[in-house]
Amino acid sequence: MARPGYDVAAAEVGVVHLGVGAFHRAHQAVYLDEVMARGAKGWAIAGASLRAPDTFDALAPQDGLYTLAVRSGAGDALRVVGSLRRLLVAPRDPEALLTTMCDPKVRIVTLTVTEKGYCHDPASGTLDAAHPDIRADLASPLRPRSAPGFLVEALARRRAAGTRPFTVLCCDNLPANGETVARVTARLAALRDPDLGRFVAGEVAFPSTMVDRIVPATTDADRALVAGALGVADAWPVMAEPFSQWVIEDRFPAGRPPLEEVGAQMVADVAPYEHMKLRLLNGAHSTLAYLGFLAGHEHIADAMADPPFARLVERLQDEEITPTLTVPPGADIEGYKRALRERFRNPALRHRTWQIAMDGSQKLPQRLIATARDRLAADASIDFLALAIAGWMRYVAGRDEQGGAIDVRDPLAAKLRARADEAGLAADRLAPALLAVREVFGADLPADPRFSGAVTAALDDLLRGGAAGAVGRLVTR
Ligand code: CS2
Repeated sequence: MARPGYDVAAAEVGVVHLGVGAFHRAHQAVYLDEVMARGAKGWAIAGASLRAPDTFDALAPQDGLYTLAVRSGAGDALRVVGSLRRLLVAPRDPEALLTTMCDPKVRIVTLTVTEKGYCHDPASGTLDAAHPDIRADLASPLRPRSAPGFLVEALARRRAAGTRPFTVLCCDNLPANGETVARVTARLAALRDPDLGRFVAGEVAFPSTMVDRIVPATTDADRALVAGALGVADAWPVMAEPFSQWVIEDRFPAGRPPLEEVGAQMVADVAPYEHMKLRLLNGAHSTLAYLGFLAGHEHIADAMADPPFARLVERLQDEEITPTLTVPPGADIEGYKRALRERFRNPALRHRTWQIAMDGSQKLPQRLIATARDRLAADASIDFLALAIAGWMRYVAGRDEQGGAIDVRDPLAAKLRARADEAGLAADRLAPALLAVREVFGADLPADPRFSGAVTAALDDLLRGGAAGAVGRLVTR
């Protein structure tokens, strides 16, 4: 089994990561592990959890080392990742995290705090100043809670100390993620002090990235599998597919690791890559998550093994998503889609539809709704997108097709549920009740009869004939 090819004990921290979950550990941490194995010094990671201490509790006793299991139909390849050199738990000790973020040797702060971790309004991409964590951070800025709160306080302290700002590298699936996080962070800074706001907007670099690797949540069965293969227990291994991609806007005034040497693509403009990935991969993922879950498919691979669902992905991608994309330089879109569908079929990755269905209110705007907006601007059809969005509506109403409760995880779950309960399960009431949620749909789409008409018709079909029926009818139409 592969082990870190460098002296782990001597590695110096140069990156602070906020949100040290499975995705980070199977993606950015692996690239940095490889950078250090090739001899670059000073790029180890101090990883902070902003909420639960479970990662710390699992990994601290094993000195931050953990196993990455790369799974495919061909078997599992295991390796030990060493780049995570320090672990922190922000709520336990916010000061320790701030001190680390202010270390002059730290040149980059990377983030994977999920879409909702930026406390923004998903439809407009602006800071939600009424968010409870943002209000708390404005009330006690020296003891932040939110990711933007930590960024602002650490940047303010570095500025006061005359230390050059770190580069902020968002690795979440947000639209124009660098720009979005810059906007949110600068706004929070400005609410504290207009001068600090100008500093963040003018002096801090927020390059955009496109990140891609499918990393399902680790299960107890995965732990047992890794323990069996290793002969020792790993409290929290991560499981991932073989594919990995990282496209990064090359704008790092404080310096950066030689990521291009380990497979990252350093580019001038991430936008075409991001659209391709968020729309083709994540858009299809969310579609399979809602409609697949409703049809009784527990995993993405199960849904892909059901021919009408596989056809749905193909037609959604080919007919409605692809025409909205600008092809990245040198990319082969047809090959990309074929590879994606193959990745979805990976039998060894047990990626639950329920997991992907989480936080839909934060995901739909960039995954499906922006695509629908582009299609409507071109006066083109949105039948597949509409069924996917209707699937989300049916799902967040909180009852499955047998009447059982769905455990809906979403920051807006209570609001969505209240609206759905009031409307009842009739498309002509449920669709307008949920379309009126501005955080998701904005103000324009609910007022567009082409959009509301298509979504209401799809929801009607879904409610009458079930997800499997609706998918089957749509793909043979
Ligand atoms: C998934 C993503 O959970 C989700 O919403 O769509 O985590 C997806 O697996 C990654 O973006 C793949 O890069």
